[in-house]
Amino acid sequence: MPSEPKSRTGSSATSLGTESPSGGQSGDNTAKSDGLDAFLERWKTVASDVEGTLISAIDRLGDDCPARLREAISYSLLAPGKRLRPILCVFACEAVGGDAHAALGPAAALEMIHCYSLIHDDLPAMDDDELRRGRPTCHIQFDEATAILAGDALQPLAFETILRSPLPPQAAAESCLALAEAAGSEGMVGGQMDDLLAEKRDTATMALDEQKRWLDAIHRRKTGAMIAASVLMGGIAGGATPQQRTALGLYGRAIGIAFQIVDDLLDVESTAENTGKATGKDSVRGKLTFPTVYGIPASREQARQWVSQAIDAVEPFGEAAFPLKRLAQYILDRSN
Ligand code: GRG
Repeated sequence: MPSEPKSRTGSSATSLGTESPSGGQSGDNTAKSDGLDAFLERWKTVASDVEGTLISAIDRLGDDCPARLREAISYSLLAPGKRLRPILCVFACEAVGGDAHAALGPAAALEMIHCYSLIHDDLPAMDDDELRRGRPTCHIQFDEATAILAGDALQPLAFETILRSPLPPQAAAESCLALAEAAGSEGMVGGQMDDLLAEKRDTATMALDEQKRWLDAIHRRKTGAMIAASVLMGGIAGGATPQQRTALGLYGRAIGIAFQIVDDLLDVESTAENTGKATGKDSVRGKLTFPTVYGIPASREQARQWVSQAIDAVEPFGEAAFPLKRLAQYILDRSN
């Protein structure tokens, strides 16, 4: 679950803080809190439904799955993450008039791919982290080989979960394609590769323009692609029209960048206690980040502008877009 945003209204990119969940305007503080409380409550309910789908997928693993592998998968997959990608998927499905249940399979699949990426990212060969979601990372709790295999196993399990879900065959195929594209060599894995390559380069000697190009290209794929796919897959599950898919695409890309900027800011400004993972590592590793390239105030301003663009993109959905707008605001205000 997300923790309460730092400010309920303070850094609002738009007038969202004065909207009620039904989209009505109000200047009164109770209405603002009601909107936030209802939003957080909905987040909790959807997260719990998604966790039900994750548990069912683990329970379906038969006796041929070694107990240690099942244990490592459960340990990481059911650890207390925010479930941001599944939530985006379900909210996008509902924004286009779909039933939340139709999005649960794709939502769980997104969390599985995300979880595998975290397990592998934490390995000594990559970020070498010992803390994730407030717990020892998978390779610390088990061992490196088990962590690699748990991550490997989560990838086919994700596609299996979509294909076993009640989605019609065409929607299931489109959903699998969107996930494969986002997670693969031209998406998350490609972004991760370039992130690691950038660490080996002396980025300080790069011209500022080149630093900005690398930063954009890395994060658009490493983090942004999966976030944009979460929104698109929700649209697919909800039967979005081509126009609705375009709007969701704009929204997804904008919050993807905003999410990464805020993540970089949290690495500088927050603590491991707050985020459940090590902080302050980016500068030690010489990573290209938004604060190092643009500075902290300009990074925060950029995040605010991306969130504002995201909110504008889903305006055509009217009241049904309220949760997506709130989510965009949460991404800006989040503290973990
Ligand atoms: C290993 C192929 C491969 C890819 C790794 C996702 C990723 C790519 C690396 C994670 C490193 C990192 C901290 C990226 C910044 C953004 C990000 C994905 C943060 C973690 O996502 P949250 O905040 O995590 O949604 P929870 O735990 O809440 O699900």
